[in-house]
Amino acid sequence: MTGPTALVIIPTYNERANLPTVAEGVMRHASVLLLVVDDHSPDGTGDIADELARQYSGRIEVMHRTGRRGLGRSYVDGFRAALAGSADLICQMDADLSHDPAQLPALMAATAAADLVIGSRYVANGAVVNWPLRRRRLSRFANQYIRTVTRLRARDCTSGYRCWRRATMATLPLDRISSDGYSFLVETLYMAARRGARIGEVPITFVERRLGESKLSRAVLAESVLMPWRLVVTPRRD
Ligand SMILES: Nc1nc2c(ncn2[C@@H]2O[C@H](COP(=O)(O)OP(=O)(O)OP(=O)(O)O)[C@@H](O)[C@H]2O)c(=O)[nH]1
Ligand SMILES: [Mg+2]
Repeated sequence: MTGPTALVIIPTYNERANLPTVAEGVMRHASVLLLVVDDHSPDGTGDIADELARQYSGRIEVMHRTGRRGLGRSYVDGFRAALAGSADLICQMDADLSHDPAQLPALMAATAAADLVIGSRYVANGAVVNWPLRRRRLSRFANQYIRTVTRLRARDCTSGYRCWRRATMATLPLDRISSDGYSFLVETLYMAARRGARIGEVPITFVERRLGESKLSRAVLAESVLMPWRLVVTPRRD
């Protein structure tokens, strides 16, 4: 018997130094496919992704986005493509090696008892490596804030390392997602929880990026601060 098939979606913006390593890590797992969603990176990440797609022909695909840039926008496009395909599990992972591809099987396995699995820094045995105290505090505060406002129960609502059952992702109203940036993670988690998804968490060790630069902008931060409130005041339409 063969296990479930999985598609990993990795959004990229200026990740040329990291993408080959993370892609190789993902490719080590049999029956896992990779979709790179590149936002027309000025550093040529898209060309590197194309080269990887040639190298791992049939297992890696690249979506070259044009138009409005953003992590949330990229994931919406990636989710649509994934749902048009046939993978049983659809995973999300950052390109910057903060998420170790070796931990992917643990996330996938946990979908046996959950509809959406979060790779979590804030459950027992979860960890963060190389974050200064200020960044740790900010992330802890953000999670407390989100949990308080939205009443989400997950310990790590802002982790970008996730694995969805395809059927659960298919319940999301993708055309109603408003996030451009990182608040996409909270918005989709909230939508899934409201639709009755069983949310599971498995511990991960998150390692701060060594190469490349962060893309956190003020606009994207402001969006993240407002999103929890927006979610709770917006009347549910279905
Ligand atoms: N397609 C796309 N990907 C993005 C965009 N912004 C960020 N990403 C990717 O999303 C993932 C997470 O972004 P990061 O910049 O690492 O965000 P972060 O982890 O909060 O910040 P760091 O401290 O720099 O790691 C990475 O794979 C980025 O390349 C974007 O606008 N479009
Ligand atoms: Mg990062």
